[in-house]
Amino acid sequence: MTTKPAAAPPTTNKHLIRWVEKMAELTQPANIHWVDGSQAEYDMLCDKLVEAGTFFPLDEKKWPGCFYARSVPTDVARVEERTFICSLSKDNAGPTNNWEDPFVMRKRMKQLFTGSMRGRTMYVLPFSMGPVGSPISQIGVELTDSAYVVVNMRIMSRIGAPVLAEIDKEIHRVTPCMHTVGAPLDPGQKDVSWPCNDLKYIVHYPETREIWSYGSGYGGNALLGKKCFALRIASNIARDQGWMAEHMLIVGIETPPDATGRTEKTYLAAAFPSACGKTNLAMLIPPAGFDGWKVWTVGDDIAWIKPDASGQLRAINPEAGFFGVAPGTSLKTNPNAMATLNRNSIFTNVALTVGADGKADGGIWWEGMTDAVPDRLIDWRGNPWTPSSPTPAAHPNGRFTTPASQCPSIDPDWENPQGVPISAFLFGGRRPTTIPLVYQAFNWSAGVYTGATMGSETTAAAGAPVGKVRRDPMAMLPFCGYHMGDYFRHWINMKRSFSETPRIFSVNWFRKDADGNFLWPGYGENMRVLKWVVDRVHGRVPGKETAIGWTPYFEDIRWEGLDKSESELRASFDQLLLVDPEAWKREVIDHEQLFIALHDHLPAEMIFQRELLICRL
Ligand code: SAT
Ligand code: MN
Repeated sequence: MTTKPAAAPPTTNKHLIRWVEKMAELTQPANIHWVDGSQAEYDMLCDKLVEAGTFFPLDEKKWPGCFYARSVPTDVARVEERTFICSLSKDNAGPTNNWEDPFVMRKRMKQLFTGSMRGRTMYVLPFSMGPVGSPISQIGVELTDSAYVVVNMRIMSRIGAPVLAEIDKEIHRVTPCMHTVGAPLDPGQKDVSWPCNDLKYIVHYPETREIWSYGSGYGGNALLGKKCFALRIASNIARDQGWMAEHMLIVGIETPPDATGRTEKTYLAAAFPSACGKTNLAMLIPPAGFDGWKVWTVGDDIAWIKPDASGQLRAINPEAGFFGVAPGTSLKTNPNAMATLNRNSIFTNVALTVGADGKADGGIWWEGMTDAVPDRLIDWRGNPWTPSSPTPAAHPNGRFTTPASQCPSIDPDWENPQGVPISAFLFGGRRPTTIPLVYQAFNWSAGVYTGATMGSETTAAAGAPVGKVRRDPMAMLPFCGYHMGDYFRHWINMKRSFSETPRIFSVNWFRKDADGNFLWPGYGENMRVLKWVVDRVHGRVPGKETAIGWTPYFEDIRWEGLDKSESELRASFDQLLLVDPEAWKREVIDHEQLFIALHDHLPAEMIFQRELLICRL
């Protein structure tokens, strides 16, 4: 079967044209479509997806410009056990990544991709991670046979003609990204609504900066600009070039104006594992007691952070949209997210509401969206659902894809090509015990130790068993594209390029009491912790020295607006901030598990920090 020749490619870049030709020869698509990124093209692709049964248009009044998609139950999350870092040497990938010899893997990929796009259109999707033209941005081209990927990528990144114009300047190194759902169509064969393959491979070649993804159409497996490029490949680029590609949200905290009308804005970057509330924190609305304070959103998932010429760290959000977990998102937990996703958004694997006739009525629902649970729904599998059904209506990793520009709290500087100045890093996870609500590490290397030993209860995003603590250094365990021990060393080394060392904090919103109740209300109330962090950054409040770092004094947290008596607040504060030496001894022993695996690449600083911690305990 031959590929219908495309109209003349809209680029002058011969390397790109030749690569597209070569890949078309390999994958044998029916057509080639060069993505221009226009609204008209987006509308056309959405129509096509509706026709194919992949998209279901939502009610134009309730959800203007929105579509609903349902995947198959075998393609609902990132597949970490099928994700490979194929560096030349196994040692470079390290013990926390799956590795395969790149020559062996290339052969396998070539086989799998041979004819893999038959009967489909191959989309040539140029994308920029970061604002087009920013010195911190990076460019890729994804070849994909999924229109669903193209429309999601249009929300999640900058795509099409402006990026192609950058590529035509031939000054950028372009990262080639191959993606196929691995479901070629025979002539006359009817397509399914969610094509994919039971066999999946998410493959990265760090030295040649290539990504090859086979068999999945979902999220981070298929939107290759996101975790594959912006974290796994970019972490390699960043190490080589002296910057940082991190799994972090970025927020700006702005104080109310002082007597002269001036405000102070402090930017923080925070790492939490997938589905730990990064999007909620990024879009936090200050609670009662914080009149005039503003929290600005720069990003909710990924930060690229680079020291500028003066040694000030500056960060961009390489993405242009939010791919957020839908369940649990509501007007109560995240009103900014709700105001962002109410138009021009794509919903995947949530539930459909139904009318009196039992048919989908163009509305959607997910667990936690409203207090009242609808009597009847169509669940994410397409089956009728009632509140007595044994399984949730929305998949726990059901997602919204929504433009960042629509976010009411989006920072005026979110697309500033120079990035925003970062003053502090936060590390957090879901930890029912041991880890206090907040503490500040004593210094940079103690802070790196804190990030390196971070743990969290597992969630649905990784498709793994839920509820076990796993070590997830800097929330990068599934995303660091090289040896984790070398990554710690890179963090340690970064300090040399700073004019002012950013402060490092650990936070834990998820500590529970002996009866298993959360001790901290979380969500907007996290502002009280962020304010303390900002006050510490600017040296305005003392810290209480503990074995693990500086914790707040009760008096230095703003409690105003919380509907509790002082004695109640003090009692829960003491539990929240408790540093229990016995629990911490167990914790340190647990740190060893990962450190043993990394031992021959572990920076000496990590050993010294552990020893110092043990001495203090
Ligand atoms: O599917 S994604 O990897 O994009 C989302 C996540 O796991 O954070
Ligand atoms: Mn993430």
